[in-house]
Amino acid sequence: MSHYKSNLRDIFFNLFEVLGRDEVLGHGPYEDMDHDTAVAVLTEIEHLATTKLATTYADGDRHPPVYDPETKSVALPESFKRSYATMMDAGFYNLELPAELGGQPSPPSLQWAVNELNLGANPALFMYSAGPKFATVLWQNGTERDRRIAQIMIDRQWGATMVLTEPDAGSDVGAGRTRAIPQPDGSWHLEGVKRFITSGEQDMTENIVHLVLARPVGVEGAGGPGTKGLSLFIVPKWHFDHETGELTGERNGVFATNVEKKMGIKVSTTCELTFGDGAPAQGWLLGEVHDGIAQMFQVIEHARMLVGTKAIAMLSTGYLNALDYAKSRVQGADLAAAGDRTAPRVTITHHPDVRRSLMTQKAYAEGLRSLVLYTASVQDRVAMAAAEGRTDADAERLNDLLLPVVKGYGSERSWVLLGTESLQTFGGSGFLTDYPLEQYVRDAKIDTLYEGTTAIQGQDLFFRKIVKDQGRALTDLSTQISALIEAEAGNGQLKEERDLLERGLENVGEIVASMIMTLRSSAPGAPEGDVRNVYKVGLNTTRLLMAIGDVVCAWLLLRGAEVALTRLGGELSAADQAFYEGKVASARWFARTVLPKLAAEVQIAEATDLAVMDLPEAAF
Ligand code: ST9
Ligand code: FAD
Repeated sequence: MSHYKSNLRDIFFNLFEVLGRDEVLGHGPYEDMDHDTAVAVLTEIEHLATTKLATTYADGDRHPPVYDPETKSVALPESFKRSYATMMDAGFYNLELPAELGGQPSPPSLQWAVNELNLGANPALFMYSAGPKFATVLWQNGTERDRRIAQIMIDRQWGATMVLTEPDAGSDVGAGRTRAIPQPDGSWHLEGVKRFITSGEQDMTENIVHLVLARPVGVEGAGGPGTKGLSLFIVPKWHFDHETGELTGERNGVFATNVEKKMGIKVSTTCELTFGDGAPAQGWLLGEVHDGIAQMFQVIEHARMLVGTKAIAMLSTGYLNALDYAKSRVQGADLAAAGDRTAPRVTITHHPDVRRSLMTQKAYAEGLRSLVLYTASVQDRVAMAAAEGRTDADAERLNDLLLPVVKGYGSERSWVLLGTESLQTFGGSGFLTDYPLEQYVRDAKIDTLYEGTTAIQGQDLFFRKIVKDQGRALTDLSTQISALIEAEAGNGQLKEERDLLERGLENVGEIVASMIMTLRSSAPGAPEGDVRNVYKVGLNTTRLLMAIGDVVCAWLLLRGAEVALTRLGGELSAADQAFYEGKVASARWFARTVLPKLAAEVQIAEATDLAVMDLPEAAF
């Protein structure tokens, strides 16, 4: 039986009933991807995801890749390789490729809906399959040579990696020391050790293309300190003919010198890569320009969205597994009959605390799915504008603002709830490997760590996406939220929830205002200022990240509830009746149980002082 429980009904609801994606499907660059085709694609992928892709999820965990230090190679489990071949043969990666690269253009909202299904079924599988998508970065930023390589990567379905982290350069990517030395033939030799590289070695593809940040040496105007001195190099595992793609048979000097043993996503190899130890590690400068960090952020932005989507996909399947279990597990008597020792035993769905837990899981899983798909719909605007030769700067800013929320808030809420609520619903059975929950918890933890930890997402949100943006995207978002607060839709039945949302939005405004005032007081020369006040800001960036996430999810759930209430006024099948009732219930639950807590967050933010910063380390 498949571990993966998808929720295609809710994906359709978001795409078509709430976010109106028929505006883009079948239009402009997506002329060939109309509503019916999109539904067919999602239905087909859901089938594959819940069957052939999901079946090897547990096996990959129990039989992790085996590293051979002699050959510096890795053997993945055969079952997993079969799922990988199925995924690549299905060719769904084409949905993420532009037409110029042989892709089947589809709007980002459809792509992320598809990705949720694949990531929920078998996240590592999906990450290994990202080579063709990586190729688009070469194609977008590259010279003719790089564009040719991009096409080869796709045609031959090569693997690819993003290579930033080093032992002393994790969050602080700019501390990286890997060097790139120019060669007379225009190529570069890389020297250094990178750490934690996902898919850095595997035995499923003919070749692997590493996209590596390194610091050029001896080049005027390039290679300075920090992130701005990093350039992006294309470093293949095997040398190949850049015209035909044929392997030359010669191994490049980049080797996996270790594969980490981990808490979760064990089948996803996490490699130490050593460059240029013994044999030269030859690379080519992407686009022949020294603009590495900006180029790499194109990958990072996509990967942050991917990690957030992975997180919510796992919470959703975690919840649905918990729901199934709760419906059949009989334990104890109804609380209202607890005094009667002969009272019949009931399924645990009868117990108020189990209902509290299930509704909390449902509300967050659905709220986070809406957050992902709403963000993707903003990306649709960016893509539509680009296809028309325009730039939609407002949409770009809004997408930038939402990305740390999708990644940071999405991963924190998902991983915590998977443990405290979804696994908990199973009682002791949740702790056993008989059920997928313990693996979900282990596999979801990584989402708060890679692609920038939650602390980094909070700082990105406040300093870059709010302060540097001068609050434009945040104002745009607040205006959209206010529109729902002020509207009358929902048959007058969501009044209390609207009031709660209004208060929540004000609370976020209060936290932001307090942080900005504090930040100003830390500026050099500020009257009665103190540079150390910036610590008070740093003590609240994660708080703000979570508060904004709560308000955006509440808003999106209430948008969905409005739609559901309208539908509930008409003729419905029993299944639809239950679905829409559930949508209203989860929105109400979220508004009533989550939003009131934000008032306390304001108090905490406003009362922040420097006591914890003044404390000597020894006192911790
Ligand atoms: C990792 C991988 O963890 C985990 C799983 C991988 C799975 C593979 C999945 C496959 C994905 C497929 C991808 C396909 C690609 C498709 C593409 C499609 C088109 N937004 O603030 P400054 C830039 S990997 C955009 O001064 P510091 C910007 O250029 C490891 N750009 O930073 C900026 O210049 P400017 C992940 C941003 O103090 C410049 O950086 N590791 C953004 O020098 C400097 O900015 C991490 O994520 C942004 N939000 O450095 C590291 N931010 O200002 C986390 C910065 O002039 N650490 N730029 O525009 C950080 O993010 C740090 O904050 C730091 C700080 C490194 C940026
Ligand atoms: P550190 O940066 O040392 O952070 C330690 C703690 O300090 C964290 O809690 C962090 O939030 C906090 N912290 C650090 N700096 C600050 C700050 N300035 N302000 C506030 N708090 C701070 N990297 C790649 O390049 N490519 C990959 O494919 C890749 N895949 C990975 C796969 C796995 C399984 C893992 C575990 C990691 C992977 N990484 C990859 C690396 C990953 O991106 C880093 O682990 C992550 O960015 C954090 O860096 P670090 O582990 O060095 O932690």
